[in-house]
Amino acid sequence: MTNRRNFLTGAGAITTAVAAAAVSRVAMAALPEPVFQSKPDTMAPLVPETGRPYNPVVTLNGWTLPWRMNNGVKEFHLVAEPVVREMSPGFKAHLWGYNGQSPGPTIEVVEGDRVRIFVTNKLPEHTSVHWHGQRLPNGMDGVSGLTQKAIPVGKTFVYEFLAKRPGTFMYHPHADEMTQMAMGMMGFWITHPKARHPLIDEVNRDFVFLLNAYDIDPGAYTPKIMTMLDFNLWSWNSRVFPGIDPLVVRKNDKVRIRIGNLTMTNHPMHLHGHEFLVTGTDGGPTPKSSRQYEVTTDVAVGQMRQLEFLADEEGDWAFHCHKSHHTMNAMGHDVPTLIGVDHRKVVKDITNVIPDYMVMGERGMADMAEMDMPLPDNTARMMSGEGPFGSVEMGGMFSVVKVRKDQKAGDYKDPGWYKHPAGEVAYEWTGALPNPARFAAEGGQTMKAQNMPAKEVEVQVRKPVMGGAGAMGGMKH
Ligand SMILES: [Cu+2]
Repeated sequence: MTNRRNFLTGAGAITTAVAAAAVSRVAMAALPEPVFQSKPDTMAPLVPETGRPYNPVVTLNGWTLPWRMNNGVKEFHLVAEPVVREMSPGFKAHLWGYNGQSPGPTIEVVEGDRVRIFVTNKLPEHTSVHWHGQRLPNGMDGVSGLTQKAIPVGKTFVYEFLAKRPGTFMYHPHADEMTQMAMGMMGFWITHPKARHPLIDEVNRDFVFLLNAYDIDPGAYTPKIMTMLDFNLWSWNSRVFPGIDPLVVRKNDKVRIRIGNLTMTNHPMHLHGHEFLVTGTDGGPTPKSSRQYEVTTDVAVGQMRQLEFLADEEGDWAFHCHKSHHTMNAMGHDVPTLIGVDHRKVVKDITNVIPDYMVMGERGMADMAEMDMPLPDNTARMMSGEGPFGSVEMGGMFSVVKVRKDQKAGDYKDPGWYKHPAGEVAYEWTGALPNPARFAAEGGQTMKAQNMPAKEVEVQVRKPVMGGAGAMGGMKH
C-alpha cells in the first residue's frame, strides 16, 4: 500500500488514463490500493467501467481518481502527503496534496451512489477532509474537533455517505486549514445526475479546475503559510501560465467549465469571443429563469461556478481572471509606476553605488516579458508565454480556449495556434495619417479645467530602494 505506483503514464497535454487494477478477493477485504499520479499533465477523461454510466469531466492539468466497487459501494483511497508540483516548466513547488499531486485527484460519482473514502494521513501533522457542499450525515462533514477527531499522523479514517444531489463540489482539510490550504490541499468532486435532469444539460466537453494562490519567494520552493493578502502566484490547479494547458474544443461543441475558488480573494473569470450562462453554483443547478448571458462572472471565496457556452467561433480565445495582477507571476507589486519617467540621470547616480542596477518599466512593463533577466533558480517568470505573434505577456490565471472545426470529438490534443483566414488579423495602417484634430491646444471644444494648477506639475520620483534583478524578484503582487 505504501508503494508509489504510477498507474497513469504518458506525455503530452493529454495522456491515456488507466482504470484501477483488478482487485483480488483478498484485497477486497482490505482498503483499496491508493493510486498515485506524479505528472502535471491533463489526463484523458476516466470513462467509468463499473457503476452507473456518465460523461466524465476533464481536470485541467489533473486527473480523476479511479475507484473500486465493493458490494455496491464506490470506494476511493485518498492519501494526504507532501508532494512536489511542477507549477510551470522549470518551476517546482513543495506543496501538500493528495495521491502525488496538488490539487488532489478529482472524485467523480453519480447521484445516488453510496461512497466510501479512505483517507490516509502521511502529513507531518493531523488532518481531516471536509466534503464542501455535500448533503451528508453531520459526523461525516470532516470538521476536526467539531464532528470528528482529527486524523492523526500515519492513521487512516473512513468517510461514508450517499451522494445525494448532483452538482459541482470540492474537498479540503478542516484541520489547521490555514496551513493545509495554503500548502495546496484541495480537490474537486463531481456528482453526475443519475438520469436526464431538467436543469443539467448534456455537454460535449466538461472541464474542471480549482483556483488557488501561493506565496513562494523567488528562488524558494515552499509556500509561506502566514500570508493573508500578498500572494505572488495565482494558479489554476496549482499551475501558472504558460504551464496551464489550453481548453481544447471542437467547433459547435457545448462546453461546460466548472470552477471552484479556494483562494482568499474573488476572481472575475472572463471568456473572450463567446457568451456563457452560469448554469450551476454551490447550491446545485441554477433555475433557468435566473440565467443571463455574461462574458465575466465573479467566483467568490469558497464558491463554485459552472459556466456553459456554445463554442461556435473558431480561434484561440483568451480565458482568464480579470484582475490583472492575477495574470502575472512572482514580481511586480511594489514596483513604483515608472511610465514616462526618464531614468538616465537616476540610473547614473545609482550605478555609482550599485553597479548592476537596472531600470524596469519606463515604457510600461511589456519589456519585462521579453527581457531575459537573470532570475533566481526555480522562479516562474513574471509574465511570458510565447504566442504566434510574440510574447503573450501573461502569467498566473490565464489559458486559451482553442476552438477548431477539425478537432475530433473526444480529442483534447493541442492543435497548435489558430490559422487565421486571410484578412482577419488586426494589421498595420500604412497609408497617410490625417492631421489629428487637437482639442484644447487648437481652441477646440473641451471642458474647462477647474482647480488645476496653472503650470505643469513636477513629478517627484522616489529613488528606488532596491536595485538589481534579484531584489526586484523579491517583490510581490
Ligand atoms: Cu483573480
